[in-house]
Amino acid sequence: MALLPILSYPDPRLHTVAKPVAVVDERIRALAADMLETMYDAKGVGLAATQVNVHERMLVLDVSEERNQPQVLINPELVWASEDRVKNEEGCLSVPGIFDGVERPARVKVQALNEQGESITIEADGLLSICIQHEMDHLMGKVFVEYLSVLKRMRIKSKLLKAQRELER
Ligand code: GNR
Ligand code: NI
Repeated sequence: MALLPILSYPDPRLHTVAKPVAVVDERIRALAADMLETMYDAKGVGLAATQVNVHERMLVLDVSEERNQPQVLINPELVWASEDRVKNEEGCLSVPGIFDGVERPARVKVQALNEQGESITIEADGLLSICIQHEMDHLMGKVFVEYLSVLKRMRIKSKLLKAQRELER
């Protein structure tokens, strides 16, 4: 097990489109374990492989209060999204300290493989729905700040670059 470094916006590698996982093997299971460890350590509810600079379609999440219900989704595909949309405050481990409202479909149905390589279907609403959509965006190279206005995004970019420069000094 190992903690993996998380890329920070505006790192261009966050815009890489992930490739499907070809085989669910020990390498993928080890990566899932490291991603879960990294997500729990960072106190996140989800983590996409893109954020740890691995450009394969997999994500981990745990939206439980007790932090004891890890889920691993490999090659997730959106099967259905509800017409009705909801706006929620989002944050991102790759955009530290920034929170803003994002509107998304309220409910989604997603098909994926689990760690055993078995096909699973998840019908999600609430935080699980938001989190799955947020993580699937990462796998497409999309960060939540791209839903905000150009002006907000510019301000977020400068703020994070400044913080990163100060850490390097
Ligand atoms: O920890 C996280 N919390 C969160 C809150 C609202 C909407 C989405 C998220 S996901 C985020 C972890 C993360 O950055 N995953 O990519
Ligand atoms: Ni994120």
